[in-house]
Amino acid sequence: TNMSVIGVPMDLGQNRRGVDMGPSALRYAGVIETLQRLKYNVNDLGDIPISRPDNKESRQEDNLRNLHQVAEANQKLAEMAEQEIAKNRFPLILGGDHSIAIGSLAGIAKHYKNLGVIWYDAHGDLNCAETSPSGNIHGMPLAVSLGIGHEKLTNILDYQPKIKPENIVIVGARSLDPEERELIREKGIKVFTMHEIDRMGMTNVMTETIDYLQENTDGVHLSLDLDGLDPEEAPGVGTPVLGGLSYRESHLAMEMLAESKIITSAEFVEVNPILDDKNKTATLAVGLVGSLFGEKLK
Ligand code: DIR
Ligand code: MN
Ligand code: MN
Ligand code: MN
Repeated sequence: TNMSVIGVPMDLGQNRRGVDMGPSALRYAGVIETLQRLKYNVNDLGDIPISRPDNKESRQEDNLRNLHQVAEANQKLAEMAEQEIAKNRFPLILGGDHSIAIGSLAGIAKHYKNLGVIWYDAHGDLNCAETSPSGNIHGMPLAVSLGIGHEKLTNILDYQPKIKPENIVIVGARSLDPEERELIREKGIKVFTMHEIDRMGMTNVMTETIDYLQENTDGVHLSLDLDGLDPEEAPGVGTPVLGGLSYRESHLAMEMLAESKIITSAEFVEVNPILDDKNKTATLAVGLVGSLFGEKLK
């Protein structure tokens, strides 16, 4: 399989510096070598240039911090992801904060009628300017992809929405804002919160997720926020939340996705080496990449 790796050193979607070094941390932890070892033909496209914020007033516009820079970077990412799929290459995107999912999904969804999305995250990322407690765009990408939010974000590549609510599964949620919960209910988005994962076990959660998405989608994007894992396993993230997914639960999830062969694009986001413990979180992420791409099946 041909794979294109795109680094997105973005930290403007939230307010803790350092997550822009995520792609370097993941490369240092051996992401490219892991994929090569698994016999992928890897085309490393390097990192997309990201501009710096141009003033100190960070919530520049309508409670959307760094809106213009985030929109501009996502436009570039969308174009690149779109081109790589057109060339029949699997896009693997390395973040950067989760605002980059706006561009990934814009580029990728262009090629599908019913793109499925697995959102592996402590958070729902379903806010918009009106509901966001923080003004941070990394808390908004899933809403943006549904067509909710500022037009500069929702209309990248001139179409919207990118995805349908019934094609989304959120896994690992444990920090949802009240209006995110409302949106989930209103749109009928499938969510496995930590409560459900505890009760059902990860095997059943992933079996249901895979069956559900296989039925109605023509491709599935995995968007994995490292804060979905417990901060014990993944300390290098900007917004850690207690009570998260374990190392083994996460590897199991990736292994089941590898077996199912449903994943057609993926991104690993929110690795922040400045907050990390000797690159533990990037190393964990690279291990998960290995499992997702069939390490155990070899
Ligand atoms: C919160 C936190 N819901 C917000 N979101 C985070 O700012 O919108 N997403 N941390 O990853
Ligand atoms: Mn997220
Ligand atoms: Mn998160
Ligand atoms: Mn809005």
